[in-house]
Parts: sequence; structure tokens; C-alpha cells
Amino acid sequence: MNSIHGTSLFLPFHRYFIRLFEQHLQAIDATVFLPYWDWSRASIYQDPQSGLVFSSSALGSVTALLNSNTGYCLNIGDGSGSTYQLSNSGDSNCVQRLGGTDSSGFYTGRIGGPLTAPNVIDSYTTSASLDSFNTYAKVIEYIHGDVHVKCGGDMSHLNTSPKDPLFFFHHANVDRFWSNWQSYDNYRRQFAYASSTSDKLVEFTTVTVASVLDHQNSLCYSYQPPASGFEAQSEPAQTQEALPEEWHSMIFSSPEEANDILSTIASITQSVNDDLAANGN
Ligand SMILES: [Cu+2]
Repeated sequence: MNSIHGTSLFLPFHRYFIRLFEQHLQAIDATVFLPYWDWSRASIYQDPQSGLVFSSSALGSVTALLNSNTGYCLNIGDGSGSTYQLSNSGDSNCVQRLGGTDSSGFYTGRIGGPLTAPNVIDSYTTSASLDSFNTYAKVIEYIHGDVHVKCGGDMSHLNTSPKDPLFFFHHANVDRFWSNWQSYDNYRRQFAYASSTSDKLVEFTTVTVASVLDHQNSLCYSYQPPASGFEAQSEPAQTQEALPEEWHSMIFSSPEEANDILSTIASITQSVNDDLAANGN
């Protein structure tokens, strides 16, 4: 796992992983597609726990319900009124989600924190300081880690997060942001990468980075823009809370790199706020 996180493979690996998941779903029902969970908009427009994603007919509640027999176990819906408790084939534990346990997270209506508001995410796409693949990938990986942590339970740990189906919705959104970054300067960024594009995607031993850089033509999918009513709204950016050590040390290979990336985030935060102030907001 650690050859994926904190390396250039983070974005390409997860792109292939979520597409593979979607293909498995489509083998059962060809009309199914993997939705993205746009936590940047969700955090502004709705109390996340009352949103569609976290309903009993969809991906279950923010905090798994306590059952006296099973403990805190996540129940998800099938859209027709039935719910299922998710268990793991690998162990006897049920899947856990404990988003509500972080009082600064879900219940204040901020999933990834104000740093992830739509205008701030857009600024990651357009900022000259994130023009290199490596810097962009590190910033997005850091931000994405906060969403994992705020979801709590299995989502908050590296080795268990894919047990929660929310993982795939979350990573579809991360992948969409990368796609936006790529298409912002297609000529230079479509095939931009920080290492050799003939590198393999670790567990997917025959799949190269090169084969996933153009998702539209190579993997046959694209993203629809957010539905109307969910247009981006400009919000002041705030300083990111520090990630727990588990995530911090996984993403950054050295204190110098952590300093570089966190100060890049801080300077973008500053310029987003300067722009807002200049525009009278
Ligand atoms: Cu992740």
C-alpha cells in the first residue's frame, strides 16, 4: 500500500481501481455507473448527514447505528427500502463508519474543511504553483486524506477504507478533480506524470500508468458536471487542520516535502482569500 500512497502512483492507481470496481458493477447491471460524491459542494450546501448519500436508502448514515447484538455496524440501502449490513469476507467484523464522532467535522457541515470549497478546489486546478503533476498530486492526496479521517471508522484508516462503499464515491471525486486539472491545460497536462509512464500500477501488475492518463479514450468514461443548483460558490479558505500522523507520514516522504506542500497550500489559501477580498466579498 505504501508504494501507492505518497508516490506518483496515488492518482493513476486509484483511477484504475475505481474503474475496475465500476466494471464489476456493470457486469451485473450494464446501466450502472459509479457516482462521484462531491464533498466540496456537499460541505457548503447541506448538512452532510441529511444529504442523499447518507440516507438509509443509499450509503447509510454518517455514523453506523449501534445494535446491541452487532455493535456499530454500517447498514446500506438498495434504493427499494431494504437495507443490508455490510460484513467483510476477510474477517468477522462489520463495516464501521463513525463520522459523527468528530465534532469539528460532519456536524458543523464541513467534510473536508473550508479548504475544499469549490472555489478553492478550482484554484488548485488553475494555480501556477500546482502546475507540476507531483505538487498537484501531493496537495490533492493531502486534502483527500482529511475526507477519509472525517468519515471515521473504516474509512479513516488506510488498510480498511475500501470496505466502506463510500470509498469509491470519494475516490471518484478525487479522480474527477484530477481530470479537471488535466483538461485545464490538455496539451501539457493530459500525459503529465512525475515518473516513468511505463511504471505498473503495483497490484495491477500488467497495467501501466500510461494506459490510464487519458480516461476518456483509454478507460471509456467521463464525468458529468454537477447538477444545476449545485454551482460553485465562493467561500473563504481556511487553514487545514493537521492530518493524523498515520496519514501525514504516509503522504510525505520527508519533513522538507511536508513543509513545501503545506506552505504551497497556505499560499494558495491566502491568494483565494485575497481574491475574495478584492472582489468585495
Ligand atoms: Cu483514499
